[in-house]
Amino acid sequence: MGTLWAARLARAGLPVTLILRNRARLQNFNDAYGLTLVEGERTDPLTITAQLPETDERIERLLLTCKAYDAEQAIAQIAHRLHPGATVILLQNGLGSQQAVAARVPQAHCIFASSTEGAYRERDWRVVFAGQGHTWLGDTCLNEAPIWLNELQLSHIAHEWSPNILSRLWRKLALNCAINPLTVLYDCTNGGLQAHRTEVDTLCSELAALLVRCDQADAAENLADEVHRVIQATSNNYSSMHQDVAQGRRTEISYLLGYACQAARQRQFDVPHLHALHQRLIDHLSQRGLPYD
Ligand code: KPL
Repeated sequence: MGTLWAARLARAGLPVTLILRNRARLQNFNDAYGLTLVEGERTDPLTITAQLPETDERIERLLLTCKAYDAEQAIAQIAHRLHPGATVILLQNGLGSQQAVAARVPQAHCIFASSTEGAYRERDWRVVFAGQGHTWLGDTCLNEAPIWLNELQLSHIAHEWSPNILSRLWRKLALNCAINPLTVLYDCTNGGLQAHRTEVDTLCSELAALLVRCDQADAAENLADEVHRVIQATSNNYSSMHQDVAQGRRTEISYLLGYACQAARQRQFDVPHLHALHQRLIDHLSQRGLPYD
């Protein structure tokens, strides 16, 4: 997602700098002479500069695109470089990491984002824009969109300011909780869950009740209908969590099911099926030697 945003901003002539995690990555990037963006028939090689987190240069606007479990450490590494009043856009899945990052940088203005865009890396530094989607951005305190958001228009990044971004993030979290863990446990595509409809429906009603209890009634509306629509529309795809497990990668379980179960615990709200699903997933991951936090 980071390279997709960087490539589109650069293609529109906007200044972009990548911050890469270590010297080896930076060397690898410099050897590739920049990024390449593939979109349909069009291929654009783009010259973009890159640097390390420990560089001195001050940052006015930062897009944080790492996985949820890496976000807090990533921001800690560069917090001292942020201008007072800098903007940080957080593009992580689930919930929990955004609040942890915001607490680390009280001097910055944090914007939460939720995206349905799809991209994959054909190889290092060559990104294919696979699925036109949409990105919602919003702030938990400010209702007005910042002026600079217009620059995203120039870059053809489809977006919208969302006055209630938390509702969008909760809704996406609920969708991911109803679909992703079951695809891992049944080792199936999203469409494979059509054979487990009752189980999906039970989770959806528990999730919807939890959303209401968390003051997110809008996010709870017709949840099961949307979950079934997504299952149908993405029936041949493997969920992102299934792909992570299949490739032996860490999952974002703590920011999805873990977050939902913790929210329920804090409110002394009973969610037996979500707890059972969380435990089954933890057992599954630990049997495969994968982290379950
Ligand atoms: O977002 C998804 C994912 O795989 O992470 C969908 C397609 C909604 C499935 O949960």
